[in-house]
Amino acid sequence: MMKKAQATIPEADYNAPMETKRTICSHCSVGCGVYAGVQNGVWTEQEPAFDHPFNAGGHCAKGAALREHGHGARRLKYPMKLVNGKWQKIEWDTALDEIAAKILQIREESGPDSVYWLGSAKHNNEQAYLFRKMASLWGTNNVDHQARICHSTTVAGVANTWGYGAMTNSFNDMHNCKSIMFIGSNPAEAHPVAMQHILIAKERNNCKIVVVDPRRTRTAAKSDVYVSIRPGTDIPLVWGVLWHIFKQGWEDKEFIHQRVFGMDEIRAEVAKWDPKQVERVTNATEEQVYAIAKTISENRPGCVVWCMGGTQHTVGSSNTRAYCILELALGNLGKSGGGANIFRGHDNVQGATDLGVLCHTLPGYYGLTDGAWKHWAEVWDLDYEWVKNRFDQGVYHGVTPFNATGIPVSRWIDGVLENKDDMQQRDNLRAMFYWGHAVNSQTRGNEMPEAMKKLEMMVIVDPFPTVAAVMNERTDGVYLLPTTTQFETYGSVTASNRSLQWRDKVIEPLFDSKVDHEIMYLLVKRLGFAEQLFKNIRVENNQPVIEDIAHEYGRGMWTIGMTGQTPERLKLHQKNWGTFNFTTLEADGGPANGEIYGLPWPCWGTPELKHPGTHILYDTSKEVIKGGGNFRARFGVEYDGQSLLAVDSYSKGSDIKDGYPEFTSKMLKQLGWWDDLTPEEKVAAEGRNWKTDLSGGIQRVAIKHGCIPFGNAKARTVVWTFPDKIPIHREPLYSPRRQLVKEFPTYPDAAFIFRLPTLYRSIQEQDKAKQYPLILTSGRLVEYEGGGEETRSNPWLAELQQEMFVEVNPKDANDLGFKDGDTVWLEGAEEGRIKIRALVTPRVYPGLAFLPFHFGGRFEGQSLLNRYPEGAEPYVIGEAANTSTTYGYDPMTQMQETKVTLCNIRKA
Ligand SMILES: Nc1nc2c(c(=O)[nH]1)N[C@H]1C(S)=C(S)[C@@H](COP(=O)(O)OP(=O)(O)OC[C@H]3O[C@@H](n4cnc5c(=O)[nH]c(N)nc54)[C@H](O)[C@@H]3O)O[C@H]1N2
Ligand SMILES: Nc1nc2c(c(=O)[nH]1)N[C@H]1C(S)=C(S)[C@@H](COP(=O)(O)OP(=O)(O)OC[C@H]3O[C@@H](n4cnc5c(=O)[nH]c(N)nc54)[C@H](O)[C@@H]3O)O[C@H]1N2
Ligand code: SF4
Ligand SMILES: [Mo]
Repeated sequence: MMKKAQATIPEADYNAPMETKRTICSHCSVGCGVYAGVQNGVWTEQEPAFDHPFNAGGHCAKGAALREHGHGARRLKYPMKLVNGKWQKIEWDTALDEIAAKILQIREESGPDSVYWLGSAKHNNEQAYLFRKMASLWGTNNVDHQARICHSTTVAGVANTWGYGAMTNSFNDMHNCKSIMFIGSNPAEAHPVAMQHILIAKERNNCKIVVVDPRRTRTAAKSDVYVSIRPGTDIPLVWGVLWHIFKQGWEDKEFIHQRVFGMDEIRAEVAKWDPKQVERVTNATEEQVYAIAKTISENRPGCVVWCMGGTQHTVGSSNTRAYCILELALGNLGKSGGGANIFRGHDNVQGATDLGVLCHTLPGYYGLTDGAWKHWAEVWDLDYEWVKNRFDQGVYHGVTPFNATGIPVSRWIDGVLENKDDMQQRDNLRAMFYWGHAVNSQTRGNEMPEAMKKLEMMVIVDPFPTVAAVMNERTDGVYLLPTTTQFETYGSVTASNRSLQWRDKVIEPLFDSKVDHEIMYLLVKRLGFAEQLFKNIRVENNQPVIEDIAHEYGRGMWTIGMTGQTPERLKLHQKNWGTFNFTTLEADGGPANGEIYGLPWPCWGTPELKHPGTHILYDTSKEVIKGGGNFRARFGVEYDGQSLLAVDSYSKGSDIKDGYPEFTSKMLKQLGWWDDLTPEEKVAAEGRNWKTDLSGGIQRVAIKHGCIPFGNAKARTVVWTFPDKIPIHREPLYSPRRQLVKEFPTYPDAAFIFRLPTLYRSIQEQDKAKQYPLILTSGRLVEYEGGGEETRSNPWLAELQQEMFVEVNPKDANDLGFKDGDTVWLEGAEEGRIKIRALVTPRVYPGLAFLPFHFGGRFEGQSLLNRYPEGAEPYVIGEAANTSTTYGYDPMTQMQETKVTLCNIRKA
């Protein structure tokens, strides 16, 4: 067995000449640059890139341990199949033949929706796009990835406020902040190299740091103002801060007048949250809340940063809007040093989101309407009717699968287990692909083995076996396909700040692994639609050509301006890291002179327009052609008889000196600008708008006149399409505060959300607080990432954190009768039990427990180590936090409620 594997691994030759490759860390969205030294095909050296504009030589433990990917001792080495409870080595061809045959059979019997395509934030942009296109041409919207359980509520809340759901500024621009408020974000562990920029702001600007987090985190250790709140009470806290701001008249009245819609309704809600009420609900005192208000008002421009502490709640989409509203009130948007600096998660979660690896949209946030499909069918150069006919043509409880959002990753177990007559699709899920996604990252882990048992086939496409391989009690029907890491392929990756970065290939695929896009090709060939999927994408040696894929999506991504970047432009940036300014990200001279590093979207128009990318969104102080802009006109021009367009505010140099709607061919004619189009552009633009004109002519002409293609409107604080038009407090599903549950109940149960019955009130109404008296939250450790199989298989990291634990306050430990280091049973409110160590620390307040969620490989007290294929066990295993987490989903996105539930803890 080893012989074959060894044949493809070159020997390290330390005397061989060193080739230096430029790549990007594959862990978090900070996007640190790495120099990888390769000798005779072996990755022998690694340096953090000192001339890289994001990390300037900085790395955290995970980045510093990257080279281990190039050795991959604990990786999955060849395809495997579970036969009679034993892992057997199997040939690629056999594995793919069997998998294809099985899903074609399922398709025949149950339709395409019974196969689930779980994609990945680890894929580069090209792979992510290809993955979404593959699921689409297979004929389903049952495709999703980590963003669902990460920042989906950010994207929904923020895009519905001012246009786009992404980070508005950048880590580098934070050098210019006078204040930064972290709410539900702990960058010292989760975005470590971002701290470099934050500490620069502190040193240079005396920037004030505010941290709002239930736990006293390592980020809180650097704060000027630290406030602990009860998990799930961010809206009352933010309204409490605004209560002081409005009372003192600290809001930016001119900004609100020009650029914000509906602030009066917010004022009315905020008025209910006087200091007493805020303290009653959140635990934060009047002095603390006032201190936040004063600090961020007196130190402008400032920004807010939030992450999972805000997003992972049943009220997630309201939380994210509340944070935006706070920044709008302070007039902090569209400014250097201001903004909503939403730190994204995985290295390419931004890109995979942009490219629509999601059950509710096609690439570019076009949605799933007929118009969206027509747009992409045109880009794909395919017949729209053919694409449509790939889908199940039935109508299920009023919806057709072609246009209906699919099942989200957070609910796949319900997709398997729910009564099929109660679902908005023909049948249950019968087979799943886990293509770069852990399973111990989803809640209700104690129900997962049952769902896995009921599935007819599980296909895991990952460099590691992952917890899915061991957490099931199956004896057959599981395939492990070894794919590569991002160091064995190349392509683009989008960092948190919307910059696209190019990665070189560092080494050839290790062992018998194949790159993801090759596996997609080989599978789709067997499924019979390779000709359509790769119509305009060359395939060389079974590998679809990355550059061709990039060029293809570049012809369709008009909505977010992911059209101006090309592999050629990105490679130029990659070769010239050192020429970009460390604060402005603009190249000071050199071959990319004047461009922003990584051409952060929107990079408008066609590549020929040479747009430099947009460093700061909605910034009216710059011309659009130089990266300026304003809030997007996305919600019509009028609501309730009032105009939604901006007043006396427009980006620099605009020919229209006021608000205006989105550009269409009709509007160009009305403005008398139609003849600015070339004859070819006219043909392409007729009857189209800025999002659907594939020539880019409408965008070009709008920009020529200093206008932004998406219109110029106000941001809105009122979202009339959401269940809560303005963010209002609702208690978590599992709340210990029964009186507050009566006053602030959750949503009613719903027959269908994302194809599935979804429970709210019927869960909240059960009083579990006596049985489960502690609040349970969860989050990150710097050394590990996500479900953790990859990082726990890395010896350099595994050494640093060897055991799963729960943080408990000394008072609770004393009351419950255990000590630091004792083994305890923690049971979640839905009876998921985990056996772990107690870490007794005042970091958490009495009544609060915290779990890191990166462990797996133990289940309810049992080790699963013997279920791993030999040699592919991670170095460290532990109980998964999510075995004990519970039901609870945001109604707009089906984000899981990972940050607040209830538990009890007993000495084991
Ligand atoms: N080392 C490491 N880094 C990572 C990752 C990793 O797995 N490991 N993952 C990446 C990914 S995918 C993501 S999304 C980011 C996430 O980055 P973060 O969101 O910063 O990380 P978390 O630790 O999940 O959560 C942040 C904080 O939210 C707090 N919190 C809990 N409940 C509440 C609440 O109700 N309100 C408020 N205001 N705060 C609350 C927690 O105490 C925690 O300190 O990190 C990325 N970076
Ligand atoms: N309790 C609790 N649960 C949480 C969270 C929490 O805070 N608390 N946070 C949530 C969040 S924000 C997120 S993003 C998720 C994260 O959870 P996941 O993203 O599910 O966790 P990872 O284990 O990082 O999964 C990534 C997988 O991709 C594989 N991989 C790496 N490179 C490649 C590649 O190039 N191709 C392929 N095919 N695979 C590759 C890795 O080996 C790994 O198995 O967890 C969520 N779950
Ligand atoms: S994990 Fe994030 S902060 Fe750490 S080196 Fe990688 S990109 Fe940088
Ligand atoms: Mo995430």
